[in-house]
Amino acid sequence: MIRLYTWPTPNGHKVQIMLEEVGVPYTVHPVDIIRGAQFNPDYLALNPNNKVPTIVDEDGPGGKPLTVFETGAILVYLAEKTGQFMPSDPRARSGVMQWLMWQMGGLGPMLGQAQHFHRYATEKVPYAIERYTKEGRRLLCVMERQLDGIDYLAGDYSIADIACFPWVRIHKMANQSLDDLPRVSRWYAAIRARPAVERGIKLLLDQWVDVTKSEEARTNLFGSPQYRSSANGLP
Ligand SMILES: N[C@@H](CCC(=O)N[C@@H](CS)C(=O)NCC(=O)O)C(=O)O
Repeated sequence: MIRLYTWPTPNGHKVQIMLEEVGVPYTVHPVDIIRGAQFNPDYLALNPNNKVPTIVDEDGPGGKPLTVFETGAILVYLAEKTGQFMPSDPRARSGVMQWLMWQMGGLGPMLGQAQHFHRYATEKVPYAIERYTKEGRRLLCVMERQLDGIDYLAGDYSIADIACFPWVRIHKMANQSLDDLPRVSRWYAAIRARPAVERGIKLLLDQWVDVTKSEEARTNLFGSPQYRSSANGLP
């Protein structure tokens, strides 16, 4: 059995979708990041980075529990455990890893910052809005070019697509449009139509909070004393 610690956000959705896709049994443990649950010592013992999601595989390697944090590492772990959504051929596998890393180091962080400065920052910072909106747009155009002649980012549907999907899903909140990106739009629609994806993004949907309307959320996500001290106890 796998324990999933999550909250309905793009990074949470990656693993929620993956668990639904691979069909392994799991239990859901909400970590209410709006109320600061990511700073609870019990959760920090699982995820030193105080972010969601995290998994604990009770039947990990050697029959012992294994805790995994960071969505890229979680997706690779689940793909290897189940033999799904990542090819074993080294060339094809490298393609999947490249696009997974591209998501982890580029698309996610940049759209995340675009969303932050477009929607969440109390101070309007035109330089930051322009910088991250442009970089997010550039990355979506990279996707558009990559999807020329192929259905999914690295050939077959894989963990690279599962990683990218939740961030493309929130593109409007990140000040982006897909209107002139037909291949990204086609890719998005194909993934959105998958029943496992529907189940994954429905999980904990009733708990979703609009951060722009919650002072508590802003404090816990962007400015609480715990937030500052979570950097290894440094002020
Ligand atoms: N690189 C991390 C990022 C995880 C992340 O940023 N999670 C966000 C939700 S999308 C979070 O937990 N935010 C809570 C906080 O910042 O306190 C991963 O891929 O797992």
